[in-house]
Amino acid sequence: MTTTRCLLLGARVQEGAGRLGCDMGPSAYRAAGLAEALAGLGLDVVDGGDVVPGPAADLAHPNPALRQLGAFAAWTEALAGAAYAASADAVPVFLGGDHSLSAGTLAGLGRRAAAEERPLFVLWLDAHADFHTLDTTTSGNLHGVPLAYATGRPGFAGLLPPLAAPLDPAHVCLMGTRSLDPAERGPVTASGMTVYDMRSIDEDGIVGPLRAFLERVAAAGGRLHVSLDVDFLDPEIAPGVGTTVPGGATFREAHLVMEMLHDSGLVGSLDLVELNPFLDERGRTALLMVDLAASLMGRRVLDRPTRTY
Ligand code: 4U7
Ligand code: MN
Ligand code: MN
Ligand code: MN
Repeated sequence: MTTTRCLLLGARVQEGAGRLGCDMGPSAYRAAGLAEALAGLGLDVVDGGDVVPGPAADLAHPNPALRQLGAFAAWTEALAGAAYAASADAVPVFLGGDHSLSAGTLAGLGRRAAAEERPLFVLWLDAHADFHTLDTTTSGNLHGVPLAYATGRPGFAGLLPPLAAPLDPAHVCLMGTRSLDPAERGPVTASGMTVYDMRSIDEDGIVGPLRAFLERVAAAGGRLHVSLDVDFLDPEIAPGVGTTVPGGATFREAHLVMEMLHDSGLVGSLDLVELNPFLDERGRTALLMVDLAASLMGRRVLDRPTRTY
């Protein structure tokens, strides 16, 4: 049996968020012991350092709210290349950085999946849907658009890199959703993405829906990408994020998702996004994210370190 090779790649992108600080995310994960935790599971862990974007072009767009479009395009290009290359023979773990980085990782993984002739599936763990187009965002913060870009919603052409293979919305599952902007609601519903919002998780639990999605991925022979936004978690346990929304996933709900993902054997890549160490409390959010990543990569519940978060 071959050991899983796990490649950590930092993405110090903060231009997509409304406040500064996400650029420190990769350092916080390293300080919190991510590589050591994964190596302790018997994985072959390589820290590939940080992805470096090219220079930001001056891109014009009629939406005056848009911020940092040129930087977003440069990060997307660099991360798409990095994700495509890394996913050839490793499980890449992208250390964010704000969620705009997933425009790049999804573009690169879509190209990888197409090359493998396998469908790409995405589990989007987030309080938000991040389904704005460049025309509908009113905050102008580009961490609110990656899923729209990756699924081929209109308005990105000529500004962002063209997609080798757009993500089929029918292969996307959102969990933990509890904040959609008015302009996102119709498009999310019409898209055909599966949405398990917090209301449905409160009522029905998280196990049945996740199992149903994983069965679909397995039946299709799919490659699964997991995008974990810190704000999926309840802000009481994960304060180190700029976009807190009350009523998020609990400690055990989040770990259970990770444990089931590991057992499925389907996960090919992971984004850890939106950690803002400037807003964290003594590294507790970074440590929680490290422990969740370890659960996803195979740490059993009885082996979890005893810590006070
Ligand atoms: B995140 C928001 F207005 N929808 O567009 C927006 F509520 O990556 C939030 O999920 C986007 O954290 C949140 O600015 C992006 C807002
Ligand atoms: Mn997000
Ligand atoms: Mn979010
Ligand atoms: Mn956020």
